[in-house]
Amino acid sequence: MPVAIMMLAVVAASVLFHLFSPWHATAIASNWGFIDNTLGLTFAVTALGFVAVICFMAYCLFKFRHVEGRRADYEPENQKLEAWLAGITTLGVVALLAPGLVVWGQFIDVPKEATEVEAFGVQWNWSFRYPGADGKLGSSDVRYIDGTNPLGVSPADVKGQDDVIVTNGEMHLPVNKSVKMLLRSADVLHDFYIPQMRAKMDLVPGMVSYFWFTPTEIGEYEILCAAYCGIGHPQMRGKLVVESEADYQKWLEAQQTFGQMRKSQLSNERQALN
Ligand SMILES: [Cu+2]
Repeated sequence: MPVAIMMLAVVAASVLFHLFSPWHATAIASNWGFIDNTLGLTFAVTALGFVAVICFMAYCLFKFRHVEGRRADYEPENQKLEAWLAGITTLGVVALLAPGLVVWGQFIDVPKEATEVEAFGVQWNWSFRYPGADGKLGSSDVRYIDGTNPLGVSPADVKGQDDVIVTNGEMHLPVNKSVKMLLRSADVLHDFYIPQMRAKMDLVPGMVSYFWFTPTEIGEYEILCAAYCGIGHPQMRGKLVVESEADYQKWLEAQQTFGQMRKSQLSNERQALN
């Protein structure tokens, strides 16, 4: 009996903690409300399962407690009960998995109007690359990385010369414009994560992964690395600034292109040698 009461107390405390704890998700600032709804549905289904199973166990402990002279029945098969249990479990699993498939489909189905921005991860910081006036990113490869080319943009590709390179870890985006994030890593697995955007994706060395989102609220957000990537992992942070189109253009114009960066760094090196 005391165990049954303790189990009911655990159920009540768990549900109350979930409802009234001060730790909730940060306010959403992107188009991905569907992801929040799917998480909510997952919480609801798993909470129902948890409450039902623990309450049933507590009930059985009470109902079938030891009574002098009472013997248990032997009932190895109960097809009706098994059909019910299999049916309810199937419904629960479908409710858990089906919305995720739909959300995933949307997550990688990039709208045509989305502009491309590249996030580049290296132990342990973030850099960014924006397409220049031609609207296209130049090709890239980690083989090209050197002191004047931290992102490994192909020096021979004309499309890359006007690419805007940002190495201070600060990414800017205009509000209400869809963006396709292209993710590249120089070394190990990283994971590009902005909690308020409800979006994250692994950076895998040797390939370009991607997802898209539309920032919907002007503000500053922290960019985190959500894959343990070595001793400096907790310091691998960046900043996303979501701003008006005018502010964004002003910021973009103040950044340097790949061509400009190469030229100024090469001339600095030459001066140092002379
Ligand atoms: Cu990392």
